[in-house]
Amino acid sequence: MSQQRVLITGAAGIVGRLMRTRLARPGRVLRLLDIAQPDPAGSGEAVEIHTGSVTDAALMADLCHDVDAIIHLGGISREDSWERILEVNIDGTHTLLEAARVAGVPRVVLASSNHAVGFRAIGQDGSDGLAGDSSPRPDTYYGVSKAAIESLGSLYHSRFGMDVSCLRIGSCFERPADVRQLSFWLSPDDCARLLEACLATAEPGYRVLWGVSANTRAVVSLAEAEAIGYRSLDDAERFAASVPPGELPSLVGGAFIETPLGQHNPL
Ligand code: 15L
Repeated sequence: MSQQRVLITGAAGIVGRLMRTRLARPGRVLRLLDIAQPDPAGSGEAVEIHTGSVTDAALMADLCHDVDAIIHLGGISREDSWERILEVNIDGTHTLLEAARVAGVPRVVLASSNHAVGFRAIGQDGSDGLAGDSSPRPDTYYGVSKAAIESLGSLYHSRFGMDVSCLRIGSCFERPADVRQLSFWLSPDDCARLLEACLATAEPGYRVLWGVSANTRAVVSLAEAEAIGYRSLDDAERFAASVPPGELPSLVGGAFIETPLGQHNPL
């Protein structure tokens, strides 16, 4: 069996750490990159550890070599100054896609976010919920960067035939923390299932998908993700009794809607 090598950027971030063991497979090597040093390899773990930034073109050229697929989780994960967002999220993703194109990497998964459509209203898009590929209505510069990377992914698919999946991730944490997350939670196990579906899909394409679990209170559509084989096995509802009381916000972006624009959010 030939070995599959998957480059994961942002491997030491919240989602990256949750995915590391879940994406391990016989015959697969995970090439892990983060600006913060990822944990060293455990015994028998098939990983390659790299420290650096996706904005470093020479490093990205190096790391895209001999790679079958890229899962791009790296970047700033909340609001920040326009300059930082532009450099790390938008320009960094361009640097990664360009390195992937030159190296001939056929498949890329981009971590987009619900904040690409943060100003969309909840519950006004029909019974199936907000479509995976509804047009952007970002709530922050961060949300703008997620809409921009979806566009970059579209460009690299249309121009170069790269298979690109953009995941509008809801809230991917060990467990939901508030009422909003009872609707938007993506369990870590479901996140790994969704990434596996993106890695396995047969037809090269371009798609924008919601990344959420099959939550009882879901307000977004899973149709696009299910079309490529994603089957959620989790539901945030089992945590409902343990989240503080509250109300579902009227807009997708929740608290990000009120975040001062361009102000670094340290949380
Ligand atoms: C995101 O895009 C953030 O990266 C994450 O930290 C959460 O804030 C999430 O959205 C969310 O909306 O819960």
